[in-house]
Parts: sequence; C-alpha cells; structure tokens
Amino acid sequence: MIEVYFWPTPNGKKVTIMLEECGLAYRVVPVNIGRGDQFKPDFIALSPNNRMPAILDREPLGGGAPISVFESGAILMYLAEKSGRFWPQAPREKYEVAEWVMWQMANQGPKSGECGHFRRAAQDPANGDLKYAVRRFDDEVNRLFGVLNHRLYDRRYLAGEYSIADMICYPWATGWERLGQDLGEFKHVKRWLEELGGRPAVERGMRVGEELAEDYSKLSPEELARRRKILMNQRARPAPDA
Ligand SMILES: N[C@@H](CCC(=O)N[C@@H](CS)C(=O)NCC(=O)O)C(=O)O
Repeated sequence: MIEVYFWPTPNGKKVTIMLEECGLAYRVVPVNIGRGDQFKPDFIALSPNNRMPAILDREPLGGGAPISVFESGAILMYLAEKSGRFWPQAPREKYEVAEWVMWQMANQGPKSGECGHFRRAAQDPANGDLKYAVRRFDDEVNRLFGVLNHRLYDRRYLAGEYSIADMICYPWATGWERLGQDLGEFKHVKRWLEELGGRPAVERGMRVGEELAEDYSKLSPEELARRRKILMNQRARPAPDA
C-alpha cells in the first residue's frame, strides 16, 4: 500500500492520476497546507522542502525498508518504474519523456504557481503595485501554453505514447482560465485536454480529495490572515545545530 501525502491541488493531482492509471493500491494522507501540516516534523522527514505531494511505499521497488519520495516528477518516475508503465525505458523514448517531465517541473509548474500567487496578491492594495509581476507571469504562462500548443500540433501526446509526461502537465493546464489564458488561442492544447479529461483514470485522479477542500468564505478574518502568513511569508528553518 502506498501512502500519498496529499492536498487537492494541481501538484497533488499529478500523483493521484498516475496511481489511478496504474491501478496501484494507495491511501491518501491529507496534508492541509493552509493549516500548516507541511511543517510537521513527520512530514518534513519525508519532504524536506515542506511541500506536498510525497509518497511512502512500504512495499518498495527493490524490497527492503520503506522508500519515500518527494517532488511530483520523481514520484511519477518511481511509480512508472514500479508499475513498468507509462515511461518507456529505451534511451530515445525514455529521455523524450524525461524532457517533458523536467519541463513541467522547471517551467509550467513554478511559473503557473507564481502567476496565481501574484494575481491573488494584487487584489489586496496592502501589497502595493504588482502590475509588473502580474504581467511578467501572465506572459510566461502564455508563452508556456504556446510551447505545449506547438508540441501538440503534429502529435497526439507530448512524448510518444500516452505517458507520465502528459499526466504531469495535465492538472496545471486545466487551470488555463484561472491563469488568465484563452484556450481559443491554443487549439491543440484544447484537443489534448479534452482527450485526457475523457480518460476515466484521469477523471478519478482529479476528483481525489474533493471532500478536503475548504470553504474559505467561512473562515474568520484572523484565520485567513494566519493562513496567508503560513503560505506566503516562509523563511528559512534553522538547521538543528543552530
Ligand atoms: N515542485 C513541487 C511543488 C510542490 C508544491 O509547490 N506544493 C504546494 C502545493 S501545490 C505546497 O505543498 N505548498 C505548501 C507551502 O507552500 O507551504 C512538486 O512538483 O512536487
């Protein structure tokens, strides 16, 4: 049984999509990032960057003591290796998939995350004039949707057959509207999103944790301020010998 440390965000859903596609048995362990669960010592021991998702596999690949993996790209690679699915291992195919997994981790994920962050922050006048930051990340996200669109205009999937490259890029791409993009500009991405969204395993993976999402309109102003601080004003944790 694989334990999935999870909150229902695009980064978390990459992992539940892959688990559903592979049919591997898993159990969700909620990590409420609004309340600060990501800083609990047991979680940091698995995920030193205080970010979910992470997994703990008690029947690990290669046997022996449990294996934990953090960073969604590494998790998808681990699950692909464990199941022998969705990541061909012949060098040419393997690195084509790896390129798009790395592209997601280094580009689509972080830039989309910052785009959402500055769009939300710009709504509070106390944060000052964020026009430049909003424009910068809107442009970057637009450019990145363009990269996906170019990639997909003459092929069905991002890298050969349907693979972890598609699964890792899908959840953030579904957020095009929230990220201020017009899908009409990216018809090949639209076609790919529709195809992937029609896969039962993708649908199930995207729905995992629906019941965990909180209604922020019901939280007091004090609780909202506490949560903003947890998520937005993080600084270095001292090393144990400090
Ligand atoms: N590169 C990481 C990103 C993970 C990430 O940013 N997770 C966010 C939620 S989407 C998180 O745990 N945030 C907690 C925090 O900011 O303290 C991955 O792909 O796994």
